[in-house]
Amino acid sequence: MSVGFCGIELAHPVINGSGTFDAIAAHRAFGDELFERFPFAAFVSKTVTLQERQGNPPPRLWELPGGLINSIGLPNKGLDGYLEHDLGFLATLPVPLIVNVMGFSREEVAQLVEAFAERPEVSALELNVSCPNVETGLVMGADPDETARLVDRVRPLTDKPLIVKLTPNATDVPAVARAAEHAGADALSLINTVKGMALDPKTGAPWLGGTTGGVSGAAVRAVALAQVHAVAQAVEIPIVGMGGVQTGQDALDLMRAGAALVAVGTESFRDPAAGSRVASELVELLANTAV
Ligand code: RRO
Repeated sequence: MSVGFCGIELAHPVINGSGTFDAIAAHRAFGDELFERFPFAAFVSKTVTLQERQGNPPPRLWELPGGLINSIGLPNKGLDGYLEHDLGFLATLPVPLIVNVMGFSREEVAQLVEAFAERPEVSALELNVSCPNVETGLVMGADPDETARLVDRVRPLTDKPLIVKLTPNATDVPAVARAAEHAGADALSLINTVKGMALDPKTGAPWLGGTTGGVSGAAVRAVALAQVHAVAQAVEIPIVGMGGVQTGQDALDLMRAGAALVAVGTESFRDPAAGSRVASELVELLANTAV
């Protein structure tokens, strides 16, 4: 069931949501079996920032009946650490590599895009303008003009496909989508997590170290479906749909709403092979149904 996406040939339409599958840890756990049965048609790495970050103070997770709230806060090795320690291994995965980047200013994002533009190991870049767990991450992606200014700034720096990852926490998501498209984005991905909060039942204080966090999992599936549908009406470029995908039927729903690819996120924490299962269920459904 191979599909073309921004000029990249993929074996099937299911990839991972950034930050929800650690391929390096999975290789430690499963060894080379990971290469033989890699669950996704492309691998999207966790967000890379210019500088190394420790992330938010714990606790970082709260479990919901239908998902999770995370307040991870982008811990990562920074650009230099990623290039030195992670890129070499990720390039050996049997699927194309998409690197997700985030900056605290347009200039930081520009430096990241410039650095990855010259790396042949990288097939595409995803601009994270939608992290709910740092103040400035959200500012760019919540506003159409800010999003356009960012994409305008980085578009000339690379010929690689640029995917802009949208936040659901914006007043007018289709307006942000149109702004990204007009400024030269090749594709859009949505949704990132929905802002949420949990209180410590004993003290009544915020549970998460970052006070608020991002809700993901089945709880946000209907939000994702509505937003993918709305954005698909607003743009011509392909969409990577995600939000609470647990089954092939969930993936098919997002494709029927207008997604070209579907990403599995929170479900991979429960079952690291979820991507493969969703892909085979989806392929079977597509063989028997109209999108
Ligand atoms: O690291 C995080 O806290 C995080 C990120 Br970068 C993101 O894009 N979405 C999310 O729910 N958490």
